Amino acid sequence: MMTPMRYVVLAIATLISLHLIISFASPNYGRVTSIHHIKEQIGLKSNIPPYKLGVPDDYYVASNHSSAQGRKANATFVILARNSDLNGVIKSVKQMEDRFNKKFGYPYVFLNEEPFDDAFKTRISELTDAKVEFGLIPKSHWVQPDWIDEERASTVRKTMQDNGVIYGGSLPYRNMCRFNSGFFYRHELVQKYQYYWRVEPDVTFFCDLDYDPFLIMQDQNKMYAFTISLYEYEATIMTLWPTVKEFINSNKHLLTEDNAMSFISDDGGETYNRCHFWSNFEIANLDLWRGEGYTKFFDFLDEKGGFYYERWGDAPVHSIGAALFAKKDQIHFFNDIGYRHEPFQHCPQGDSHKRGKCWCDPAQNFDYEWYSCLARYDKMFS
Ligand SMILES: Nc1nc2c(ncn2[C@@H]2O[C@H](COP(=O)(O)OP(=O)(O)OP(=O)(O)O)[C@@H](O)[C@H]2O)c(=O)[nH]1
Ligand SMILES: *[C@@H]1O[C@H](CO)[C@@H](O)[C@H](O)[C@H]1NC(C)=O
Ligand SMILES: *[C@@H]1O[C@H](CO)[C@@H](O)[C@H](O)[C@H]1NC(C)=O
Ligand SMILES: [Mg+2]
Repeated sequence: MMTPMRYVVLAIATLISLHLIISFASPNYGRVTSIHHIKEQIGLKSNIPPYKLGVPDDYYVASNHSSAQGRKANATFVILARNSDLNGVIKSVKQMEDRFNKKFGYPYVFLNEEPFDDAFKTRISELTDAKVEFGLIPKSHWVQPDWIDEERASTVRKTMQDNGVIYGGSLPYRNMCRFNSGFFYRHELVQKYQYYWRVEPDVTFFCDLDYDPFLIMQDQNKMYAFTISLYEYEATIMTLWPTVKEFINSNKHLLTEDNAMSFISDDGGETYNRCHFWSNFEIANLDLWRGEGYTKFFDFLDEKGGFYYERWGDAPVHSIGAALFAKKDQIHFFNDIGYRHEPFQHCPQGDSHKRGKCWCDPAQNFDYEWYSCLARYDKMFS
């Protein structure tokens, strides 16, 4: 008498021999109905869910690092961030990789006045094949210098806070603005590059960028590039322009000819119109900041103490620096780069929108809104 077990074994044996006959007769079906697969289906092999076995390597298409004409610029991304900014930074970097950098492979430099923790380093490094470096900012480049009168500085912070000035009460924000204005390009990890692209947490890149903006900078001798420009809050820069004028008066020889003064002043330098390039996005030649003009300019501003006695931002400081020490046609508007940092966005229009396969609504575009300075930029070239 056959036990139930024997029936099962017999059934399997029949199935297998049947299968062998079929697979010899029709070799095309061999792969999907092999003994191996039958074994798996009747559960003799394992009880691992199939997805856990993974997709075989030969299904993967290799990523393709190939910059235009096989050339690459001497350039890096620079990202200043705290450990607590991780999730926002991840969003920005992932988009940068997908929209642009997985094709071009530029490295990243992350900077922080505290050591980056392991979670930060691990999760960032997972996002890219490019080189990633994490740097510690020296104390002397970050903290409020001791020649700043802290009593005066804290009174200002209190007043600005009470008046609802954005970040007006914050000391770290002031350290950050001063660092971005005069120190990031001196960091040893940044020193070895010629160009940088500044990226902030929680920004959006809307379009595919299929050309290398660093090579545009290099080949066309551009010094500074932006996507959004706007007016600065008067309350944060009360004495900035008088200070700039004082500097200009005693350093006329340092200014560049054909500069962009008309972008920042409507009356030949008498007053500041408060226009600035929004520095959360910047692509620039580091020589602009390393040059004699800007070096002396920054030192002059720094000695006046306005980074702490007011709340001078790196955006107006960089913008005035670019306007004084670069030629106007060395300042570039990257029209093709669809970009948002809350609450404003630049969305490329027309052919540019199509070519970049941009996903932003072209109707939502800051370029010629009333609070934008782009019309002044355009006017320089008319
Ligand atoms: N390491 C470090 N990075 C900072 C600090 N404060 C700001 N940052 C970074 O400096 C850049 C500018 O700071 P944000 O907080 O984005 O300032 P913002 O762009 O003026 O304002 P929001 O983006 O609207 O908050 C970002 O890259 C931040 O991650 C800080 O205290 N330490
Ligand atoms: C890789 O890039 C080269 C040069 O641009 C291109 O010719 C080739 O088709 C690309 N290959 C893939 C798989 O995308
Ligand atoms: C990149 O530029 C920096 C700064 O000008 C320079 O020191 C460095 O040697 C350059 N690197 C290469 C590979 O050309
Ligand atoms: Mg920001």
